[in-house]
Amino acid sequence: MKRILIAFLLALTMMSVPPAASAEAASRITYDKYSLTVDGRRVLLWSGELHYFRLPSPELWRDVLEKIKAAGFNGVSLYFSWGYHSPRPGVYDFKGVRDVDRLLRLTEELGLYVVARPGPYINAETTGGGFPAWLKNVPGRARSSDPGYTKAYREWLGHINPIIARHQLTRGGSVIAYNAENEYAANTDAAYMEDIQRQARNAGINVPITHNQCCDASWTPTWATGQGAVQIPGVDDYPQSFECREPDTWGTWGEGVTERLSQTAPAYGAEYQAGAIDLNNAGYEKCRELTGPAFMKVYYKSNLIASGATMFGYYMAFGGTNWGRLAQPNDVYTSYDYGAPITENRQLTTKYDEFKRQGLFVTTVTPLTKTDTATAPVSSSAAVHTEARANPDTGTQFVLVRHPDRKTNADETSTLTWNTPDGTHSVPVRLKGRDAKILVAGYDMGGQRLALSTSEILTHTTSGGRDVAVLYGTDGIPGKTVLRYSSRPKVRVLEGDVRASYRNGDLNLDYTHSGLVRVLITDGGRRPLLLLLGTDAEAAKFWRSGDVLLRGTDLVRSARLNASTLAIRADTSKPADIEAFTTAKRITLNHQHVHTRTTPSGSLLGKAPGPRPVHVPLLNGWRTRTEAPEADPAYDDSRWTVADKTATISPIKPKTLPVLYADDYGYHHGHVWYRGRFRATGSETSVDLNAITGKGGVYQVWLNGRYLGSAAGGEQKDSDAPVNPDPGPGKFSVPSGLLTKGEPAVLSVLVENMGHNDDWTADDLRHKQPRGLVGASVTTSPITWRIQGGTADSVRGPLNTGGLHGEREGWHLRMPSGRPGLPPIGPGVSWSSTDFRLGLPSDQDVPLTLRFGGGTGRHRALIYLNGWNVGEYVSGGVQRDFTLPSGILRTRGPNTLTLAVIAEEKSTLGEPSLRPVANHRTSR
Ligand code: IPT
Repeated sequence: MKRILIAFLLALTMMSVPPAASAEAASRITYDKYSLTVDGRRVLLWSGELHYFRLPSPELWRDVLEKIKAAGFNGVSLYFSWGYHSPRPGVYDFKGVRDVDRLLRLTEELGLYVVARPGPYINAETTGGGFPAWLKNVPGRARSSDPGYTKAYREWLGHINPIIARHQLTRGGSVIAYNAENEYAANTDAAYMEDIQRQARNAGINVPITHNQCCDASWTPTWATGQGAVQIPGVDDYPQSFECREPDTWGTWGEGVTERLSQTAPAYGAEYQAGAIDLNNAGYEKCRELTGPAFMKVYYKSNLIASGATMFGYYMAFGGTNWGRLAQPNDVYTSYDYGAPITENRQLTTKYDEFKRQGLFVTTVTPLTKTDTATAPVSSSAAVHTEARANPDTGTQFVLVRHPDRKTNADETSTLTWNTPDGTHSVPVRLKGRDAKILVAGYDMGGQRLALSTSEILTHTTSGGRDVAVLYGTDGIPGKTVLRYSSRPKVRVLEGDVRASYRNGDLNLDYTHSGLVRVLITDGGRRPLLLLLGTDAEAAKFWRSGDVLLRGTDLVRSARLNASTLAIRADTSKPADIEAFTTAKRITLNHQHVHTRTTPSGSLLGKAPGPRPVHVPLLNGWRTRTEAPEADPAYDDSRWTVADKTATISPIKPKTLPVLYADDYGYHHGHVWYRGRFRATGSETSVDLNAITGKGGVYQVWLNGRYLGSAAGGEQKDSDAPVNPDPGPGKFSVPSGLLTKGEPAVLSVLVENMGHNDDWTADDLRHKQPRGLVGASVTTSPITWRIQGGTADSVRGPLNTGGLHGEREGWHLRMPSGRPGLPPIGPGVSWSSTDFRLGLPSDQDVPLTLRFGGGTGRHRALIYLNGWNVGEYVSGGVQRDFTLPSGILRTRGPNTLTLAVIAEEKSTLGEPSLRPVANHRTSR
């Protein structure tokens, strides 16, 4: 009672947030310099970033959120993308794949905290940095308090804030914090920053408001004080940078220690690097290596102890797919796998294992929520560095052990002289290669007293009056655990080798980490303890669902005790042991009874069945159809938009008039067609064009129906600042005899838009840079222009299709008949389509990809699966495998796959094939 009262009084003295508007399940959120608290309980927020807009399948949101939760995360960090919801000013779509209310309900159901990050600007390597493309036509600098922009962003916040507000923890929901803007560090405007927060408060947002400052505290303002200040200012840390071609580099961008920006709020690692963009096309597996388990151990653990931060957002937990035209072209391609712990195809990696080891620890050992720096044990070797924090209330110590030079691969040993709350001990430690450990001393571990351990804590639970604790260490290195008792306890080693000795209340356990050692300790004045001592690999086999500890299978999604039955939902890729440390008498697995036996550890052990083999069809039955009637001089373009503007608000001005920028005529995504008519003089020798497509785009030119060739579209690079005078030049010779003096001529140009640039520097120069033609000169006589682009698909949204003839005619939904097979194509546009039927077992999860390869000629293909643009294959590009997300993919039923192939020259398409990435028996 006294404890509760103290907690209550403490809570009152903490920074307080306006109380909840309603609801019984409402929680009270406060914070101080140590941590957030929820209903008086301190919380270490360990969240992983997820972009719902990169997973266009709400049924998979649950899958990924369950995987995030099972990794030990207690929260998710969610950007909300303005552009994803708004095709036009005043129009907002929150249905289907855009149903963020459904997403937030799921987080509630799963008990994950949410940091809501609605921008308005989000960056995130998504088109326009999350700005809707129509904002390019709104006068006034974006990310400022200019009236034009203000009206626009208030419109967005007016839609998204009420949704976030009703899902706040303070109203019984999941949202624990609200992030204003994103890395707002250049060209800042405090009145704007202040207004975003005013809009939030006016919409009833009463959780703490946060910000993620770019990179470190040297960027000002930090939004910790002054006009526009937020309550909890955080920083973004990407210590490994983004050069995945060199996955062995370490700490390119510094020590990666989250800086404290406020003395009254917790230190917050708002975005801590958990993967990387593949800037130089190394492939995401290399990015996963760059940010792999060794990096995670050394940097994340160092950060925890050096910073005392208790709020984290790991960027990304799951990256997903830039489907449709979601990619920002400079930094990413279709895949946004990010080298994250969960792959784009929703598979778990060794990074996932390391997240689980750390996540279970930080969310189990609650004294970590309130720590000050403390005296570290003295290390006998200068080659082993120690650093410590301690909880001022419980005295619990957290000691970081690492190499002084974090880059080293050395194998070092040392003896630590450690003054713990339970006496001074001399203990050996060893670091085998790149490694770091957080060792704990003076900890009330359930009903036990852990004096210290040189093994790390994974987690511990209490079940049926018995504690079960899992500790772990590097395979082959010695470990020592000391537990306190009032009298000599009984020690039974059930499995493995452990030397136990008892002296002056200390039970000393000495062992070598190898496999899984099991020790049962009873009496000694405490309740029983089953102590499990494993290697890293053994530790990764454990799962925790609520208070239930389990071991085995590829993933435990949940385990619920119902009377004497434990209902487990788990995934297996092969038959596997499942062991539950439980008081239950029976186990069901994915609703099926499992035969079990009771082990000497007092657990239930059974066999989980694996999946049945699956059959994936070959793709045949292709039909191919060529298009591009727009290239024909006789084509009727009278219904196209006349392009005759003479002025634009884009900061980049056209080289010739009229303005031919696609966005200025309302065509924002994918391909646009231009047709220019003029009366030939007969002396034209070349067509001189200039186009901005964004990085990686091409444009193609026809004159009087004759293909003149293609050119690379330009981009506006940072190094071009302020403007690139000649972004995407293309000079095409006019074949002699093609134009006749006095005769009408038609120039047809197809320009791809690879997506819009971001606005990282808040100067409009990047995101308002045009797409389409920026200059055209052919002749001395006047040219009249018309333009045609795509219109938004009301189900799939504005990013799904562009203005190819086939897209305008709906061929991505159903292509009219064509020639059989995949004949040579191009130059120009052709479409190929095939149908296939899947009959995958409904209790199995078989992620499929589409693999390209083996074609010839320069070409690219937009991939339409059942009408959804799931990516763009570029011949010679880094990405050959494209995720086909179930939901869009009918795993039991008919599917249509259609490719819009844009060939710059005569090409053949290598026969694409379906590839199963994995096969899991599962419970959905
Ligand atoms: C930081 C952004 O906030 C985030 O949106 C994303 O772009 C990420 O990095 C990179 O993937 S910006 C960076 C300069 C740290």
